Amino acid sequence: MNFQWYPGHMTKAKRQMQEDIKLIDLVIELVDARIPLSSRNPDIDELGKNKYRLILMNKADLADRERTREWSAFFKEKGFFVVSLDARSKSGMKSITDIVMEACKEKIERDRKRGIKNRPVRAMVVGIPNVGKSTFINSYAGKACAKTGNKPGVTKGKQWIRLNKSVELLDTPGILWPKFEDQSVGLRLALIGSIKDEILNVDELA
Ligand SMILES: Nc1nc2c(ncn2[C@@H]2O[C@H](COP(=O)(O)OP(=O)(O)OP(=O)(O)O)[C@@H](O)[C@H]2O)c(=O)[nH]1
Ligand SMILES: [Mg+2]
Repeated sequence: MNFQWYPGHMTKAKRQMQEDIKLIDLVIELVDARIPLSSRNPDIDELGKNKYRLILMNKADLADRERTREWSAFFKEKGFFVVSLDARSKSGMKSITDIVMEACKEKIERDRKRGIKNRPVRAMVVGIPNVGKSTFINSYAGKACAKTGNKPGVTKGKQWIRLNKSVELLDTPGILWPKFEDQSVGLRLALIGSIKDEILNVDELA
């Protein structure tokens, strides 16, 4: 099987994200805790350079706990803030605001010195399709404001969500990248449901 899925809506979404990134302080990147490297889109590093960065290792409930801890340490070493999470559960959400504030503390301090009060932190929530971006936003917001679903490509366009006076989130469509250099990456992405079933040989995949 050859894995490739880069439909026009992803090109369009990426272009929109390149435009919107100008307004953003923090990039919140969701990865799948089962395949933390393969589920990172290289284009997001390019997009998020010069921004504060938080990695959410999502679907941690489906991953090996010890391995998730090791991967968290790996990303922290690289300079990312990291939280592992089950986005469906509201329990981990309290600590997210603390980490968002911690990640953006330079900006908050800079605003304070300039006499700018109460300017919210703006975060763009990004990641590959079906990784749980919209689910995370709903749990974090404490209400269903973003559409979610058990298949890739549910979120079609961007959507701003005002959480409270200190944080605003931008939900984005999941995007992949034009070519998987390593086809085993494509295979893993297919297995976690980030490539649409219609173009896969699901029998062979199973
Ligand atoms: N087990 C488990 N399932 C999750 C978790 N987070 C999300 N899901 C499920 O994963 C599926 C995809 O969630 P979405 O929030 O729609 O994913 P998305 O990243 O917004 O997807 P697109 O909009 O298609 O890019 C849904 O069926 C969620 O219930 C998690 O932490 N653990
Ligand atoms: Mg979505």
